Amino acid sequence: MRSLLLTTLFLIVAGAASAKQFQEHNALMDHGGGHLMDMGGGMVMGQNVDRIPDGCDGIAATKEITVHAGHKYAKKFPGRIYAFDVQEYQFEPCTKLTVHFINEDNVRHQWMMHGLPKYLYPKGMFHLEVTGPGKISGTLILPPGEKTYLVHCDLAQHMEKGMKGQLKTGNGSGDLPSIPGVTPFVVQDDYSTIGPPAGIEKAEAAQMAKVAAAPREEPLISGVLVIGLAVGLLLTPFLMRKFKGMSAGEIVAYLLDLTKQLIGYVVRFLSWLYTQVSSLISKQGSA
Ligand SMILES: [Cu+2]
Repeated sequence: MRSLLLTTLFLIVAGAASAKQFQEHNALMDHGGGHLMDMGGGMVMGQNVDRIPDGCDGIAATKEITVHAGHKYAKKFPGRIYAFDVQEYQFEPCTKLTVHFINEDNVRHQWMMHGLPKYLYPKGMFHLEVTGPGKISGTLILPPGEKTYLVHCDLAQHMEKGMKGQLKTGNGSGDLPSIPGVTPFVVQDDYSTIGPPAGIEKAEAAQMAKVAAAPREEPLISGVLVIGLAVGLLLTPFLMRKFKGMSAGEIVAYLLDLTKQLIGYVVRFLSWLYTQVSSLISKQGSA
């Protein structure tokens, strides 16, 4: 009876420990300079709730968004593993923006915005981070002017695997590449040898095959060629002196003789190596 009770208790404790609870990161320590952190892997960098950026007459609008991050949002993008639930955001310049960032995975994710003015945002960044399932919130004031900002997760390969978006102030300054569902890949994966994956349109598959079939560019000057040219250049004066006054037949005979000598050296070296190795083996055998 006592052992049954103990086992049940153990199972309850183990279950609670293995399932990481969703964590609200709302008791952050303010380290100054817009940098806030807690012990649970929650972090805000570049927080700015009241300083108006140069060139803004005031706060143009006050907005709030909730960004979800997780592998489940990448399912609709073939070849991607991680994604945000939304890939594009647009706001009026000088908007005061509060971002609620929700991580739905059991790994670390970030919502990091780049290209902000450094006098206002250290390292030009606004950054939210949560390790494991949880929520964190931060606020910034967007700069004036029409610009496209990169937002991504900076953990190794998370952006390349899909956790990437763009935020435009006004009409922005163009589109960024490789944003899932928005802009084409910079480097398209090539599946042509195993056929196009399900869901790839015929025209796209044909384009991929064309890219795969295109001749790969070989470098015009290879390392071997360079070595060959250098050896040739070094030998030329020597051979010129040697061949002076010789007929074509004599030159050929001389070159043949040289080759024979070289082969002789190589054969002698190999047989010497063979005796060395075999004597070593026999010594080890007798020891
Ligand atoms: Cu991530």
